[in-house]
Amino acid sequence: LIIFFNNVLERSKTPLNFREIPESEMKKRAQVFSSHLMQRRSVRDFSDRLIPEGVLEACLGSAVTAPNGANLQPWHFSVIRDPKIKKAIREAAEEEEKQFYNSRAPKEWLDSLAPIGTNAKKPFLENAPALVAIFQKSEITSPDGTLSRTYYSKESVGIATGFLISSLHHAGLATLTHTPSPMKFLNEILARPLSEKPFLLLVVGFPAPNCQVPEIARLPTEKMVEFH
Ligand code: IYR
Repeated sequence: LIIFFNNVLERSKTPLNFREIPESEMKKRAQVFSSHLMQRRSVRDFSDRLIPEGVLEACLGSAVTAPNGANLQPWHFSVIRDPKIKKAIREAAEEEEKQFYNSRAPKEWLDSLAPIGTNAKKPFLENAPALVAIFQKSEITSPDGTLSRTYYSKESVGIATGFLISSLHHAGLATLTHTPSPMKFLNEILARPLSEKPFLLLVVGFPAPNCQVPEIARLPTEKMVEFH
């Protein structure tokens, strides 16, 4: 009976809250959003300027609206602003990166990275005002205490991260998707269970006053998109 009741609850529906946008405005909105996203660049030189209160919080509120497997929301976001924790993360990340650049990475990979100009030094992990460690959850504990596996967790957390990056850019902040490999140290430093796999370390803040970025080119959209 309880299961039946639960089923009925889960199948209940509610009207979609869909606000129509005048057709004349649709294309304009799409173009404005696109040209704004075109301005996004990965930043590796951050100022220590603090993020105004409420901005990161609201952007995380956008991230968790991402479509995801069975609505199990298989993600966890740890926001780090404490300088001591940032330092610990920097030290652990640089240790992994040293090994990556000095021995682990195949030459082909290092050649591909050369135009970006990265190396094992990661001062931004301490300079930036906030780091967001994003975890991918392989299981979820429901309110009644039962454990369920998650579905499409990598896709889900990837989409949520995309929402977060776009929201932060839209709010006027710079980000860097940083992926020291492996990232197990994040579980230890942030006391997250091993069922949560570190997905990405997002560095968030304002660019340093004279921040430089590599000159890169994006392929024209038409080269990557086809219509049938
Ligand atoms: N994780 C290293 C290496 C690195 C790998 C890729 I693929 C990049 O696009 C950039 C960097 C680092 O952060 O330096």
